[in-house]
Amino acid sequence: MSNRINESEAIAFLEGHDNFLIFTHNSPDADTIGSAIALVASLRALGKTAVAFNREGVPERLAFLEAKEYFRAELPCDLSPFTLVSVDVASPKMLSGGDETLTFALSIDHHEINSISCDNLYLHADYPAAGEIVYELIKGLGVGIDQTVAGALYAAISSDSGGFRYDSTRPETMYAAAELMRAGIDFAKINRLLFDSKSPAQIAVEKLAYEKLEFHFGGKFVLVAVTQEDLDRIGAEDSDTEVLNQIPRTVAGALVSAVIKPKGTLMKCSMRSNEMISVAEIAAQFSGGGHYHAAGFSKEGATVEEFRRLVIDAVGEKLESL
Ligand SMILES: [Mn+2]
Repeated sequence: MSNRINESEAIAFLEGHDNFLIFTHNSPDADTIGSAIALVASLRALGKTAVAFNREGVPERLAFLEAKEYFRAELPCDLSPFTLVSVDVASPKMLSGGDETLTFALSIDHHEINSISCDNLYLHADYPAAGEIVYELIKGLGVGIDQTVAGALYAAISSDSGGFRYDSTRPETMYAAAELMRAGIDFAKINRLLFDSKSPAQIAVEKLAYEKLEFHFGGKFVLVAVTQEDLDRIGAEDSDTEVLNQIPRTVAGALVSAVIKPKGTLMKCSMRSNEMISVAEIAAQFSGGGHYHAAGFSKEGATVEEFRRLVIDAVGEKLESL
């Protein structure tokens, strides 16, 4: 069992340790990468040794975060001298390459159903982004927020709050963003690169998503299920497929939307709900997790068709119970 700690304990932890190795989740997004950059830069500013880690590296579409000097893609053979910290990683399944079995000294997260093996857990389930938690920690550490840190945190928070539009956005989130803006960052550019910039491969994935839209239960549930063959046909890399999630949820009248797609040998389903239905509860039926309005589950070796049946039945049951 991990020890739930509060903000001052989390700050004391960071002050009291050194040699940080900060883990980010697979299929990394701007929240996990931006939070890690900000943590590493701030710990270094305190004179500590710190580096962030992602086995997949930092995706090309997040290149604007200039993560190179903060990240490495290989682990040292001996992890024992390091203080292992995870940020924005909700479950061992969001780690890979054997890292699933690690126990972390500290897990910093905003996912209610955090199941990371850790000695200390610092979690705010009501925050829209891990970046907002890290922002407060850095303030607590008394480190100045320079443009690098401000840009990384702004990207983290803006990304996970949907550009400050999701209902997870708090008044405090806006104050944090305002302070980050004061550092002189080009926030308009960050938002454009996060939300309004798509590669030709991403456009091809979007086109595929529109072709594959399925309407169930009178349009209350909208689903997109794509196979590896579909993705291979259009030459899409895994990092291009994130845009899939944005298509079904825009359909008016849908209470729940879902995207099913393979990632290597893993089958993944991510769900969104607009209101009334907790997709976290549906995900939990299949050992997954997430938030009320955004959650998912995955299984090694499952087929698209199996997942289609599972999710259609589970959503159908929920809709019936309304
Ligand atoms: Mn996050």
